[in-house]
Amino acid sequence: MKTLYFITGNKGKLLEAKKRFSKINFEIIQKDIGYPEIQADSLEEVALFGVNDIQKRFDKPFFLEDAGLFIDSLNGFPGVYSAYVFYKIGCSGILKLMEKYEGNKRKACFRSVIVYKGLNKDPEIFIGESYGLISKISIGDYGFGYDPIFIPENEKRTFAQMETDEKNRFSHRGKSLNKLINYIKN
Ligand code: ITT
Repeated sequence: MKTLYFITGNKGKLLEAKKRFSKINFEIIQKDIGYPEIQADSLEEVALFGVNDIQKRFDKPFFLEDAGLFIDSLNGFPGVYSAYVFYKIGCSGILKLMEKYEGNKRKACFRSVIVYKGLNKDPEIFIGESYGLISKISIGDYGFGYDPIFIPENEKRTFAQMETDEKNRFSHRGKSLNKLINYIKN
């Protein structure tokens, strides 16, 4: 079985990547070796900076990912600050900020930016997006992070009400992982 390293400290992301890659008989191995998450305007910049840092001290093919939730009515907040905001105010804090918004005013987008670094190759970027709405209440036990308050388009359930394989079919990460897999297969 082939292997590929995923530089992450997030168990939820790891499980999603493991599930998706198991379908092409690839084993994903977690490397929780950390990297500086710089303050930048885009997920791409954060992820590329991370790859640059990791490649100096890790010599096997790897990928890492920066992800975020962008809420329209909050001008894209928490966006690049998603990890910090989740740690500080969590899903309940976001629901509070969204209290006065109804219907389409609750639109949001999850973005995933994966950067893959092959040996002696330039970094390759794969992006996935999932559009949806911020729910009125937090619901569901699967997943992680903002999953209990995000309802993807054409669905009534939140990501946290979907098992991993199902979330992967709709999600930002499912899409960016599909692109990475296509690249690796070719
Ligand atoms: P890394 O070690 O991979 O960087 P992280 O938890 O720091 O893991 P990010 O900075 O990429 O991850 O993600 C920002 C936050 O956005 C993260 O803490 C989660 O709370 C949230 N998030 C990211 N992807 C998510 C998803 O698929 N579902 C729900 N919340 C998500």
